[in-house]
Amino acid sequence: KNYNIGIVGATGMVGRTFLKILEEKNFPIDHLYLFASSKSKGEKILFRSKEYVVEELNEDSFNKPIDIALFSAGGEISKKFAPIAKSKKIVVIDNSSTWRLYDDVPLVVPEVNPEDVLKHDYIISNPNCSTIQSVVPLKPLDDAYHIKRIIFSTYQAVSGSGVGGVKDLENGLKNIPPKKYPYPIAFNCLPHIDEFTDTGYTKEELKMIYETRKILHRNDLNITATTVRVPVMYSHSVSANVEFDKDFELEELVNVLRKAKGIILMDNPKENIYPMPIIAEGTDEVYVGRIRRDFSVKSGVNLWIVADNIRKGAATNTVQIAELLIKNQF
Ligand code: 11C
Repeated sequence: KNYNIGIVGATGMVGRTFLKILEEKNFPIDHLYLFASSKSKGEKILFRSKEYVVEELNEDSFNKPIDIALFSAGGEISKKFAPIAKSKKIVVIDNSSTWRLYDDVPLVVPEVNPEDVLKHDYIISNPNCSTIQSVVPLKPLDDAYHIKRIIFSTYQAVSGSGVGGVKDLENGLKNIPPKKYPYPIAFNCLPHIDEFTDTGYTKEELKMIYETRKILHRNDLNITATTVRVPVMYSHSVSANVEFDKDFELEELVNVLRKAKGIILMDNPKENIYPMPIIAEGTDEVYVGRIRRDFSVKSGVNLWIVADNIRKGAATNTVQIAELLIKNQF
């Protein structure tokens, strides 16, 4: 069986990557409907050698016979249009943060909580990019040793802010002032991703905390996070300091990660083997290395986790959710 797929935000960075990944995975598509803002209306996009014309998204867009709609056009668009798609019984897989914490909206990373996908009421959320790559190795470790506390420190690429972030870094290298960020990102780090809240944490830091708890089904989990923008184009890096309730043997813990789905272990420091953004870029796996015991607590470990934020952090994960859906529901 083939499916009719809608893409909202088809001309954006993630939207274009949706198309690339649907093509790579040979997703069973009958017809594609591409939507974007009025700016991109009429643009032509080639998909499997067939030309599709981008339509302007409006309230009638979902009168079309669409089975699944992949959204990546920002929170405001999702807030307005996902309910319209839902009212037409189209399953939305949404990349924005708008619906992620609602009880009737599954927040899914297919390697971690595939069983949640079927609990949807026509809206499924794709988690935040740095959260996705973190929970892939944390899930098998939680199952084995029961996590007590996590300290996340992130090093996030400018592509997480879309084209504006990439331009600020390119321009900054030529000494042109930034437009997207409040300060230059070239030769700098900004401890500031998304907006600051009254708690002193940024929204990105709160996403790391609340989304990790929801995906791992661990509302009791103690988590803190500092999220930082660094002058890297693609791929986020996360340092995770993880404390467990149970004791572990390091070799056994490494084996748990080696056997886990979606992970590539790169951990041979003596040979300078460790994950880096330039390795993860353009791939779909989560890379884990620098695995070492935290000697400051009874049972703790440090991990360095790197993944392509546009692929595994957004487009790949969304398409994997769509694959889960067609396998189990349609
Ligand atoms: C960033 N993580 O790197 C953000 C981008 O909630 O989906 C994704 C924002 C989100 O800036």
